[in-house]
This record gives sequence, C-alpha cells and structure tokens, in this order.
Amino acid sequence: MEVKESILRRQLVDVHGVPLFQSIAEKWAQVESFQARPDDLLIATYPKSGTTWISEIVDMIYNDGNVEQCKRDSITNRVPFMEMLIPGIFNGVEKLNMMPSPRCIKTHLPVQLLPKSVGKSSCKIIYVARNAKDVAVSYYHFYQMAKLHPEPGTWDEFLEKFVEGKVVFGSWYDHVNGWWEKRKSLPLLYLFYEDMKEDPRRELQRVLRFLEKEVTEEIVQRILHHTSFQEMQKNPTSNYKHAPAALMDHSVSPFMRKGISGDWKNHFTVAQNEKFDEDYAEKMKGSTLTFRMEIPEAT
Ligand code: PPS
Repeated sequence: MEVKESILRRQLVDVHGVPLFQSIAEKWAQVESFQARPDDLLIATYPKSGTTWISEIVDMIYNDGNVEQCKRDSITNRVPFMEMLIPGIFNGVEKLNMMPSPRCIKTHLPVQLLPKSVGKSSCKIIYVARNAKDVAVSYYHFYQMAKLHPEPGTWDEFLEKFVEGKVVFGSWYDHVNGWWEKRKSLPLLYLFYEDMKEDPRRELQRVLRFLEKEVTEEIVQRILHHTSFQEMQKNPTSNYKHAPAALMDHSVSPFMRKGISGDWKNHFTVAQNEKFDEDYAEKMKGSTLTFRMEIPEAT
C-alpha cells in the first residue's frame, strides 16, 4: 500500500468551523450523505478518549466473547472510521456501505457535524469521554507518530492549539458538551474513560445493559481479559501496527502508549497547569459535566 508523501503533514481545513484533514474536507458531501441504519451502533469520541478500547469491547460483545472471531481483521475494518478518507488507502463511508448489518461504526465528529441520517435512524450510540489533560498529552504523542496530522510543534505549542480547538476535530470542550446535551434526545450511553479504568467490570455491565445483551460470567471474564490494556497492546488486530509505517510510526510513540489516567502530571508544568485550569473553568462554566483528572490507584 503506497502512501503518497503529499498527503502527510498537511494543514487542516475548516469544515463548518471544525478543523479536519484536507482529504475529509474535499469529500465532505460523501460524509454528509452517509446512510445510517436502525441497527447500527455508533461509537462516538473525541480523539484519544478510549475509542479503540470500547470498540474492542463492543466487538467482543457482538461476537459472544469469541476471541478468535474478534481477531478476524484489524479494528479499522471491524469498526470502520466513518468520516476517514485517506486517498487510495481508506474510505470509511464506502467501507460501511458495503458492510452487512449489524454494523459498529467509529466517529470523532462533533455532534453538530453528524450526518442527518444518524438521528433519523434512531441507532444506538456509545460516547466515551476522557479528561482533557490526558487527552491533550495522548493527542500530542499521536500527532508525532501519525503523520496525517500537521506537525505538532513543541508540547507548549501543541497545548495552546489544543486549548484553542485548533486540532483535528476541533474543541474538546465543545465536543464533550455537545454530545452530553445530545444524550437527552438520542439513545446514547455516555461513558468516561476514568470510570472504565477504575472499574472495567462495572462499565462493561452498563454497556451490556444498554445493548440489551446477556452473557455468562465466563464471557464477561473473557471480555475483560481480552480488552485489558496489556492484551490489546500485544494484539496485532487492535494495536494499529497493521497501519502502514509511513502513516503511523510506532517507533516515535506507540499507539497503545500507556493507557493510564493522570499521565498529564508527567507533562504539564505548574505554569501550564494553572493557565489550563483557569481557561478550563471559563470554558466549562455552566456545564453539568464533571471529569476526574486522575483516579485512585487500584488496591
Ligand atoms: S483514536 O486514535 O482517537 O482512535 O485513539 P483512542 O483509541 O480513542 O485512544 C487511544 C488511547 O487509549 C488508550 N487505550 C487504552 N487504555 C486503557 N485500556 C485499554 N484497553 C486501552 N486501549 C487503548 C491508548 O493507550 C491511548 O492512550 P494513551 O494515554 O496515549 O496511552
């Protein structure tokens, strides 16, 4: 699979106020006209919030905890990324059009850019949110290794861009709040990465209830084991090592990087943290959403 140099490290393009990859912007009409089906499951997240984790969990549920079945293909083919278009390499909409039901679909779109058919189809949606500081750190590492993104600059420069929403898929603040409001009008389960880290079994049970699936204790245990960070990190169908090296350079930073809550403390300076907190309070004023910036160590 040949990756053309010309598609790497390009500037982002504004689509209805949200910075997106040029290749997505060029074919935006195709994304807008995407046809959702009532039995689809949409997995919606801001980047770096646990998309791959919840995708693997859901695929395990859909396949009754059959690990071999879940290793049938890479996560990008099992749970296609709807709006992603990489010329000559990947077209999420076309892939999904050819996929039999029931489909699991990944999206990073902020709620206002969601294709109209999704709301009309009444398909179920799982949204996973992660605290902004850990997302910023994870995103910074991802920008360095995933070369479709523009150059991230220094950590300080990147953090500034993140706060201003000048990163792919726009403002984290608008994203988490927009989807939080949407849970009132759509069949949507809103999960938090920190809760999943704290008690994966409890959150898995919530997903099972939402999907109206009953599984045995043995399957629950198998799902929890197969979707642990350690297992997913070494699983070639979920660790993104299948992606062309020109697109994702794991030697710069692995996709499955640390998988913890609170890593931001190893990256934010005291000054960056104070400035971030001040701005955060302002941007999240009036929101009923609360995030945990770390979780207590498991005993
Ligand atoms: S993407 O590219 O936006 O789809 O990335 P996404 O999958 O949303 O997020 C990647 C981060 O999630 C971590 N991850 C996990 N954490 C805990 N447990 C499991 N099983 C797991 N799988 C993936 C991954 O390591 C990235 O976080 P960081 O902080 O960079 O390690």
